[in-house]
Amino acid sequence: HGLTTALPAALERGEFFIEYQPLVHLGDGSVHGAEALVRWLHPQHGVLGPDRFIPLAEHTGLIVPLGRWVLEQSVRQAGRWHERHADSGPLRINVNLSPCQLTHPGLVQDTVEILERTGVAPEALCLEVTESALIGADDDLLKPLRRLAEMGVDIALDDFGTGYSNLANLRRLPVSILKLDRSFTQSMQQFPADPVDLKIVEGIVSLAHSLDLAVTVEGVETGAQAEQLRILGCDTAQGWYYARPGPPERLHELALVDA
Ligand code: G
Ligand code: G
Ligand code: MN
Ligand code: NA
Repeated sequence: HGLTTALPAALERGEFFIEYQPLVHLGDGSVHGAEALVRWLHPQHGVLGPDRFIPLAEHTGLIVPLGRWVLEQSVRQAGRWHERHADSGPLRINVNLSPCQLTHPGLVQDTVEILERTGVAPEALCLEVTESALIGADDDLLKPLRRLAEMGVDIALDDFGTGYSNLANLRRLPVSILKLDRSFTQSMQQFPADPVDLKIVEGIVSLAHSLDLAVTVEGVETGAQAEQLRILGCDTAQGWYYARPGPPERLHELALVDA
């Protein structure tokens, strides 16, 4: 595959870039942070989304250096936001981790070094891991995540509700945030929303809160969805209703409007 063989040179030539999508507090709409989403500015094909190349990078192992690059750039960016917004509290940065990065032995050390180099507090970083990556995870896989969590890094369970994880299993995972899958948000679009979906979200939120986990919702596209999810007790939200993924300067503007 042409894209696969082009990946290593693309990383060296700096063809990847990161867009940031704001995360807001559902209570008052204030900006909480942003999720880093990687893109590839391909010289022939233009901008390619992660769906086009992350699976290839995972297959070849390039995801490890690429993921490390994304982490370093995103944390560095968070440091710049912190300088600009010293009074309004640090904006948090969410970074996606592939399953291959979880099993890579350098994960903890790389993360520690990046935080030290950039001077960003571990509490400002959230690593997103998909629910499916942690299904059936043994202690060896959880150990690095546990170390990071002990340092103060938040671990979020991404796309939550799509896998088949045993809810009781959540207690065992070093996770502090559930990111409710977009499909739940979509079902809040109809009015009245599907009563079964309402019950499911209500149940997930109540379980999450009883385990001291925060709930983030993804894919919020309308004010009605935001209001419904707020009433159901979700904590933070992300979606086109607030902002599409965009350049880091957008965060300054949004956070300043708030301040
Ligand atoms: O931005 P977009 O909707 O195209 O993102 C699609 C998917 O790609 C998302 O599920 C997101 O988790 C994933 N993704 C985006 N950036 C990264 C990244 O830096 N690393 C990994 N592993 N996945 C990413
Ligand atoms: O990590 P994850 O797959 O959850 O990444 C979020 C993805 O969802 C990104 O690729 C982003 O572009 C996309 N996305 C973000 N907000 C919305 C939204 O409001 N609606 C839809 N359909 N997609 C969204
Ligand atoms: Mn994500
Ligand atoms: Na997600």
